[in-house]
Amino acid sequence: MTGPGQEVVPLPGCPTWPEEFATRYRQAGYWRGETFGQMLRERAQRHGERTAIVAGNQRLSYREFDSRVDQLSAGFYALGIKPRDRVVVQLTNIAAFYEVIFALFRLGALPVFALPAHRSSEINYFCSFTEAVAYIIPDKHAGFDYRTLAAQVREAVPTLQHVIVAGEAGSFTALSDLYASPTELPEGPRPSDVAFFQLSGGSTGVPKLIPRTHDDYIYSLRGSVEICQLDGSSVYLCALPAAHNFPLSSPGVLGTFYAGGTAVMALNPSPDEVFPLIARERVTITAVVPPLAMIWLESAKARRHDLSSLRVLQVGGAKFSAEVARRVRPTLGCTLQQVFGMAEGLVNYTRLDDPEEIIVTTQGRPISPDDEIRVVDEDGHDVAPGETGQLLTRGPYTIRGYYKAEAHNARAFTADGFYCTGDLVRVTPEGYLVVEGRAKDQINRGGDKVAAEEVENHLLAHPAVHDAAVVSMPDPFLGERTCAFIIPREAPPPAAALTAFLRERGLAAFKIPDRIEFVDSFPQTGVGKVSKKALREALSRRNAVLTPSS
Ligand code: OOB
Repeated sequence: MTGPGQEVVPLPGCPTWPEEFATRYRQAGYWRGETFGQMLRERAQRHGERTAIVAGNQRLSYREFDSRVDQLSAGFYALGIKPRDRVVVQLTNIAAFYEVIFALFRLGALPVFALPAHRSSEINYFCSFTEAVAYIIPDKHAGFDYRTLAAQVREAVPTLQHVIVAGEAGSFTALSDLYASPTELPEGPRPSDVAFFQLSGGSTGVPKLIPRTHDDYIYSLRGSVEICQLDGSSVYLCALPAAHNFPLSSPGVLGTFYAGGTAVMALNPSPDEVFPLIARERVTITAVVPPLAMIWLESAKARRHDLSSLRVLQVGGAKFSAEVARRVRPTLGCTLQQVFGMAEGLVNYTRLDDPEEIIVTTQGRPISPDDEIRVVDEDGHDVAPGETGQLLTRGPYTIRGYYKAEAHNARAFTADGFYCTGDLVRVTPEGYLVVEGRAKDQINRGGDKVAAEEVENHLLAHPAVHDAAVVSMPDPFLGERTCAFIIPREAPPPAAALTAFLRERGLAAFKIPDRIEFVDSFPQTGVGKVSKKALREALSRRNAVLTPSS
């Protein structure tokens, strides 16, 4: 905590709330001056013998978890990691994920949350943009050796001093060697300090980094825990990638720790792995994206696992169709909760006791009474109540700007601090949001976000590509897939050569276009921009308007 007269120097490049708002959020009791490090300590003191984490054969009590975090923060510090140093964390759903991030929190070093699917293109960027000093990886996962990737990244990024491996370390530092005797650490972070960076789904050439503070994130946990009715008896199954904001904090594993419950980790979200875990650990709540919900629903009909402990199935990350939503309660015997959130902040939930019709047809309402919502037309004017427009939001856990992105922030936030979500929504008379579409140049591939411009830039680097435009195409399973329209320079290259080129450039697999179409020109809008709307329409008419170039 800061005493009177002590100056708070914010981390450079992280826009923050104006003092007037910060004061209001403190006075309202949203920001209570807690940090993650203290939160875990307090839970360990209160219920040390309860199980905090179950992962594979490993079971950690709160006391063991807390003391391993102390050991690891000592080890990180001894290695030279200091408060505010950035550390790119790319771990799978293992207990060490939480030991690592809490050790960094306690030290005041800042995790940058990468996803296991990210490859050299993304990781090089995260490490160099944040000037990371360390990169933490598993040895292998799903057939991919992260140490090979780390060797490349280390060559490319001069600030990177340490590669730390959970598992077989090879020539790198083994995470298991860093659990040291607890030592005195430098003064811990302040509640108003940035705690970590989340990644934005993004719509621009490179992903944006989202600075979240202890104060704001812990408030979103507290609100989520209350809405989702978590308590010490709750058992949360983490089946989505642990670093994503949804399974991390809505209420996710961090919300589960906040409530003193148990988090169960699944390395793979398939029913084969997850259903026996739900039965064995008596899981009460879990979170999935819509395609996974469909797989689970199909599978639950055919199998005889005991899923009776499950009380809530959360579905979010992409639009869940009302038709499938209606099947959740009869098939799984639990409540559906729709979750419409974003790593930038705002999270909306349907409430557990809402009428079934609201649960299946809306994407919920905000956590906080102080989440301000505006729905605006293309000129930024409020639409009439119930009309569809772009969602703008401001509130006690929504960021005021991305990390080191001044020019982009001027477009992505209004002058008075509202975040322009790029989502098209309408508000029902009951105050619930319904997601109707998207104004941002992004493809939502079953919850995985693909920024069109990022993929286009990679395609443009190919010598045979004159121009590229990436758009979504509807898909019954993922909701959307990606299609890249290409104007070739001369003869079009084989589509497989282009996708191989993107893989070699180290782009995450979910960003590789599902389909490639070669065309002579792009349809244009009235002002001469590429009309992606016309491209999408052309796709749905199966190339009726476009003349393939060969
Ligand atoms: C979650 O976070 P992000 O940052 O990966 O993606 C945010 C975007 C939203 O702006 C929206 O476009 C889309 O994902 N989205 C949904 C949705 N939930 C997210 N679109 C329609 N329906 C939904 N239910 O995806 C995220 C973060 C926290 C909790 C849940 C999801």
